[in-house]
Amino acid sequence: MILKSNTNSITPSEITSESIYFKRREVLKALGIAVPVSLMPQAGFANNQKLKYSPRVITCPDKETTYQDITHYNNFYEFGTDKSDPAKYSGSLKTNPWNIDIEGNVKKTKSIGIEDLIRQFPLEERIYRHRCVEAWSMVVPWVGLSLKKFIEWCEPTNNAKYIEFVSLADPSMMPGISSPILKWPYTEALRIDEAVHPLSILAVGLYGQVLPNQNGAPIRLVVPWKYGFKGIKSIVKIRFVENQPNTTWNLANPNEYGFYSNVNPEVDHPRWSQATERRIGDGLFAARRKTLMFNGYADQVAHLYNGMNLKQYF
Ligand SMILES: Nc1nc2c(c(=O)[nH]1)N[C@H]1C(S)=C(S)[C@@H](COP(=O)(O)O)O[C@H]1N2
Ligand SMILES: [Mo]
Repeated sequence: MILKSNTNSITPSEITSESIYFKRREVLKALGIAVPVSLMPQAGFANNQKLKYSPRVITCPDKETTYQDITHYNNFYEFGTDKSDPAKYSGSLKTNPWNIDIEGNVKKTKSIGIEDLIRQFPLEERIYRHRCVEAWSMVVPWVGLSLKKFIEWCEPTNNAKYIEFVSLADPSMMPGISSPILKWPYTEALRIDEAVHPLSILAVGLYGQVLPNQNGAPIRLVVPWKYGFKGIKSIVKIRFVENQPNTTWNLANPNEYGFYSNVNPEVDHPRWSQATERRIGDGLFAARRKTLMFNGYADQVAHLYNGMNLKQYF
């Protein structure tokens, strides 16, 4: 096969073998992944494949951000620090094969391939607000699986108080890794009760298609009441631990980025206000929007932080 995986537009004329095309279609069908006309025979888990998911949709009343904006205004420092870098440079990320290792306080350590993982769990569409700590926001139609269901499948033991996630850090595919701007690999973590909250998901798709590399292919975390940097991308390892783990942004600057990182208009970043936000796609002269407590999910998540001083635990 001459096709490269992970390119964004493959035309049917580039598909060189009918038989492999159809075999591949059967494999994807078995995985519950519906296959569109454009399809990459060689890629095991490639872009442009439509994901099949349940009709249950958890929505946000705001208008969805366009696919173009969601995929061309990104933070993914492994590919550079400019918002346009991930779309430009993440084509080198190879997501097939892709394994996720599950370690730490679990009944049994395991390693699972991304396709097997996706086959295990129902996929759902979740239209969520996405609020970056840099005071911009989007509305994203993710396709994902319940993090709670995934955790149950991992069989953590009673000592598992936190869940830690680790991104891929491969300098051969990620040009940004050569720069020491962050401590690689990128890591993030949640308290277990936050992780099993029904809003927390592992996203594998966007707008009904497999996640583009720049958005964290093949699998990334989405916790919609927290700042975007908690949404760690391209996860290769998940560890269940007893003590609160270090996290990348907290290590980089503990005064600016706390462990909790809950969206909170009342707690400013030391260098800017968090009271308002700029919605990507609104246009240059549009009014800024008021940032909502817990990003608008307070009814559902505020109880997780009862009795905690949110100015101290930011
Ligand atoms: N591995 C990794 N994950 C990451 C980042 C990163 O640089 N590396 N950036 C974070 C930040 S700051 C944000 S706002 C979101 C952006 O996700 P998006 O590009 O899909 O909107 O990814 C988060 N996850
Ligand atoms: Mo962010």
